[in-house]
Amino acid sequence: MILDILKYPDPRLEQKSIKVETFDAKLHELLENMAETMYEADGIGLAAPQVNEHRRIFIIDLGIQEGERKKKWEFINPVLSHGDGKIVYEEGCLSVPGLTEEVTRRRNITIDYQDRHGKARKLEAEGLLAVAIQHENDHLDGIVFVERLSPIKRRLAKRKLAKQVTL
Ligand code: QAP
Ligand code: CO
Repeated sequence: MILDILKYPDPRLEQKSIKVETFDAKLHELLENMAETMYEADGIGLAAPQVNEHRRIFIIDLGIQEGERKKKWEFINPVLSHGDGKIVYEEGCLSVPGLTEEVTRRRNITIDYQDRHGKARKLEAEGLLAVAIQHENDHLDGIVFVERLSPIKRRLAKRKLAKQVTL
């Protein structure tokens, strides 16, 4: 089932998400619906709060970059720790259609998380995957990438978005 994606500046995108405690069929159904929604929208990442489910879940599939879907990652209850090194990447967001801006993030991160069965896992990521993880993890804390821009760029972005007709 395709879910509705909340659009910035919807205040529900600012809500902080809560930890997942139950790893059941309902959770798996949400994960499947999120994947369907992300693929239909041609996204590479989607966090549960973007579909108004305020739980600590996000999915990522960077495969579209190479013209095909490769690997779908599912992250539940993620905890990030970062190495040093910065990366600047031109980010977009399914909740902010039509806007892309450069955001500075950590180049290398480690993420501790649970899979859909509740099993504890750990991943070291760098480059685009690390950027995507940080972008999606921000959604769980109610942060949209527009809020990571410098005050000047943020104001310009907000003006542009306010003028834009949302489909
Ligand atoms: C988050 O972003 C992300 O404006 C996922 O018209 C961003 O899937 C991860 C999209 C940067 C890594 C690097 C945006 C689709 C999709 C748009 C997305 C649009 C159509 C954004
Ligand atoms: Co986003």
